[in-house]
Amino acid sequence: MTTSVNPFDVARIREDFPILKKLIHGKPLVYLDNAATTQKPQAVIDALVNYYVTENSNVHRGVHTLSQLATDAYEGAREKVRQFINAEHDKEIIFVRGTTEGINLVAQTYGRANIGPGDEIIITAMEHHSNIVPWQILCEEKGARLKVIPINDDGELLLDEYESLLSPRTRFVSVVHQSNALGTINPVERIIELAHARDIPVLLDGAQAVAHVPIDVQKLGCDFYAFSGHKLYGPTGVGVLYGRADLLDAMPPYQGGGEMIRSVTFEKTLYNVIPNKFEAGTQNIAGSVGLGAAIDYVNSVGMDNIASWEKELLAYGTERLSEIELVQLIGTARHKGSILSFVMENAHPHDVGTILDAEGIAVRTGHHCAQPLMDRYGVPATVRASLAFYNTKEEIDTLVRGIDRVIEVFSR
Ligand code: 7TS
Repeated sequence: MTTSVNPFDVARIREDFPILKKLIHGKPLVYLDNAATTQKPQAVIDALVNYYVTENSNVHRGVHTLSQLATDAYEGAREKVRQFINAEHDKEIIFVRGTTEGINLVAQTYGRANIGPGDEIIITAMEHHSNIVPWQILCEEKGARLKVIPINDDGELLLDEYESLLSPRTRFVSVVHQSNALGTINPVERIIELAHARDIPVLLDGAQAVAHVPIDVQKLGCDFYAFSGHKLYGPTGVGVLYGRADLLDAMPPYQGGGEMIRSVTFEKTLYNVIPNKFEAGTQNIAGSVGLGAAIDYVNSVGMDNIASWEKELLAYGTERLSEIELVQLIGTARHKGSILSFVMENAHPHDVGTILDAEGIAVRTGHHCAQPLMDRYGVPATVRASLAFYNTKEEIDTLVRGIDRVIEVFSR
């Protein structure tokens, strides 16, 4: 007897996410805004409740039992993150508010200490504003310059141009791993290799990639990697900055306050060791614990299973949307994650989003915090359907029917 095994039981997976049962305007929710934030499985919600019901206390401060429990839960979450991205040491994992804070931390500490007048920082044409503005602030303060790797029409980086941008003045490279607006997965290994050949450190903005691509920071060889918990099925308000220990050790602190010090007198303060040096004040302890639970959950589904199901969804969605004459996909890189960004002839993205919402379909419309990228394509905004592993082909069919409805409304 042969048994057929369903390799990916999406109906089963959906049971883990209570919000997916919600009705919007009387219709089943079709949640296609996963690049903005992902929904949370019951396991993460339970972990937050359990933390507050049974363990809540402050960490690293008390000898009392609850404080020990909270500390163990918090440090346990750090170890889960370490394993998840395969960092060498726990101390290389810094809990921050999210990707945005992680990048600002590096710009304001490593950047301020190492970048001076006339120096250059390289980013790409497809960055989220949070990997543009922190560097602009630094450049303005220091008299440094921002250089931008251009892209082709498919949304792929021009690596030859990157090589020619690398100069004796280049001090830092900061690149998005997977674009939120196009879906492009960048050739980050090559980008790192070329920078490291010139002793230039590299930060990867992993806000999107972390939920879709297995991450191994040692294999990638990146110096910094930033991501947000809420895009990885975890809570909002918590994220991670990975940094190589030798770099973090040498960097000045970011914020001053409790926890980040070894000793304080009015004359002089000695700073704590990493990671505490970068974790001033009471952290989002419950959020970190929730992020740990999200990582457990994602591991139980399996990053490889997630990646292969999302690949199938992306191929199906690309095929279906390409069949619609009035739809133009923006972002057609050969190597891309499960993001379908598009514009429609005659219909503004905002109107498309409003009509889709009436059908229960949640997509993001706008510039996706990537205004320079929109300028590159000559559009003010796009409609973006971003898929997660709990999405289905039937939901893509619903999206296509919604787009048909848009066409109907605008042809009147
Ligand atoms: N970098 C990338 C590539 C992102 O996609 C985002 C958020 C950020 C940085 C910032 O992350 P945060 O958690 O610190 O805000 N991207 C989006 C988006 O595409 N729609 O809403 C937020």
